[in-house]
Amino acid sequence: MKIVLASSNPHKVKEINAIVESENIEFILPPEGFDPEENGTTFEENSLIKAQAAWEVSKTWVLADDSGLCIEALNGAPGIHSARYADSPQERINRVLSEMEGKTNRKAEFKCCMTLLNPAGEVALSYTGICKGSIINSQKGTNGFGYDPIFLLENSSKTMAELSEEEKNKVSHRSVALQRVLAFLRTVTIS
Ligand code: ITT
Repeated sequence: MKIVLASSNPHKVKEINAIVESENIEFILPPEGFDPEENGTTFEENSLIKAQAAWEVSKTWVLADDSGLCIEALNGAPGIHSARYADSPQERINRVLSEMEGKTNRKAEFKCCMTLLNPAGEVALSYTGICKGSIINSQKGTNGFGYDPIFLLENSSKTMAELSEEEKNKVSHRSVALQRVLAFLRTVTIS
């Protein structure tokens, strides 16, 4: 079964494909013309916007992932602005670390809202996966992407960037959401 993945982030695509390796599913990139304007105010809205934009140009099964880091002491920031909180991945990390200076509440969570559309363009499933942790004072680890080096997993001494790809894919917000999507897909007969 082929599903169009409504994303232009190669890290997400790689993680998602690794998670579904043993399933009979192939994620393919959207055809030309996929250029959604992510102007929603929640992960759910942006995920739906991306899914609908990919469906418009493909008219088949589509999966979208809108994700980000939410920090309690920053009132949920960077949140839906995670991808554009500063100009480069390193500058985004630096901005978060500097905004967190002196804060004692370090609680944070990664969120991933996945939206699955069927070939009729209807929402078959929308589900948000969450991974809990906290923000450390200085970055550690080189695996993963985005904010992984400053995100310490709950009940662990490791940041997300110190986990192997396999370890991250067992616990991540993306994996939690994708497991729900896979459970749904196993119940439908698709040509
Ligand atoms: P697409 O919209 O094309 O899928 P994007 O990177 O712009 O790609 P989002 O709008 O969903 O996607 O923003 C997600 C950002 O949140 C991402 O760029 C990272 O900065 C951060 N993020 C999401 N998941 C992450 C993860 O597993 N580890 C670290 N950072 C993550």
